[in-house]
Amino acid sequence: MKEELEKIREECQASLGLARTEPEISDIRVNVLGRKGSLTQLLKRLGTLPEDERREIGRRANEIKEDLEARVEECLRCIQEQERTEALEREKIDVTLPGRRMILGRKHPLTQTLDEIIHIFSRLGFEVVEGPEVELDYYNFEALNIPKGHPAREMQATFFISDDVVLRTHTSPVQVRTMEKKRPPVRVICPGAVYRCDSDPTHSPMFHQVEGLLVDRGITFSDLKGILTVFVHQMFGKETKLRFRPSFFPFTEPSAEIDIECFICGGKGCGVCSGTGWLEILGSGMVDPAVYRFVDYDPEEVTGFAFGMGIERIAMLKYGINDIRLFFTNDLRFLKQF
Ligand code: 2U9
Repeated sequence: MKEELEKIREECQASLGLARTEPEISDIRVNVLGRKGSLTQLLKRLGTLPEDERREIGRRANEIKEDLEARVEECLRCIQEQERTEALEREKIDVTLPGRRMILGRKHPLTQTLDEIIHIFSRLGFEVVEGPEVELDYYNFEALNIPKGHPAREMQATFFISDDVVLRTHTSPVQVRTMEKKRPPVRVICPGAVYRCDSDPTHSPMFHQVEGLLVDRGITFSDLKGILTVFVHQMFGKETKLRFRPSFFPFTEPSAEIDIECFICGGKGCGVCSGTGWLEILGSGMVDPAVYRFVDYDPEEVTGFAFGMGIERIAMLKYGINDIRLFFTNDLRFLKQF
């Protein structure tokens, strides 16, 4: 039994020497010192020995047991220490590293321009109304005094969904729908996407408009001039020179387009203003009485004016952008400049 005891000690010490992880050491503890471990089993058999041998081997066995227990503890402590050192090394944080800068997003230049337009008209008492982009022919054309066969239909290169459903070519149908629902006074602006089959550096098949409508008793062309002059001055600066130039739209009579003096050449004439010295920014006019009949307003009782502008065009002029496609390609080098 003495040799057996020494063998257990030697083997246990050898395997502790090889063990590298906590589970390996725990296994050794169980196999030697546990309830069914080799040393525990040997201790149980001590009773079978004669008195003097039992005492001597018993003492030796207890010595070895205590020694092995101490070694196991020491090994565990050693490994935990080593793992801790490794973890500290692995998880080391360099607090002197410069922080990572947060990239802040910002509003798209078209949204910024639209926000500014809405802000100006809100302060003039206009409310914002939106409507569908897929629209009935009736609201997009008929009710705006553009019957089937009218040349204005050809000019607007319409995307048809079916015979009587189109992608709206302007936001005017929203004003028609508003008048159907509400009696005068009406004072609305209608922003949104519109669609025309057209594509070059200054035209996109999808673009954005803001249109406005003011209808009440006794509204005159002077009101149109006053409101739109305030708008132009607030949008482009109060020194901006503007002119009202006679024009034609099927839904307004009389009609006028509004030009601002070319800020590139100061009115002398250049490439940007095609030599005219002026840049067109708005269309407008007094609502044609024919339109009122579609919405059951009495043209003898009320009058009003309407206007429309392309948001891309306003933004291009305001920021000096020469290609409309830049708004839609989402190139950060472009977007970051606003
Ligand atoms: C109703 C009655 C009248 C809206 C108007 C314009 C003039 C106009 C163009 C500007 C550039 C469209 O984006 S653009 O191509 N718009 O010139 N729009 S008056 O007149 C209306 C609208 C609704 C019921």
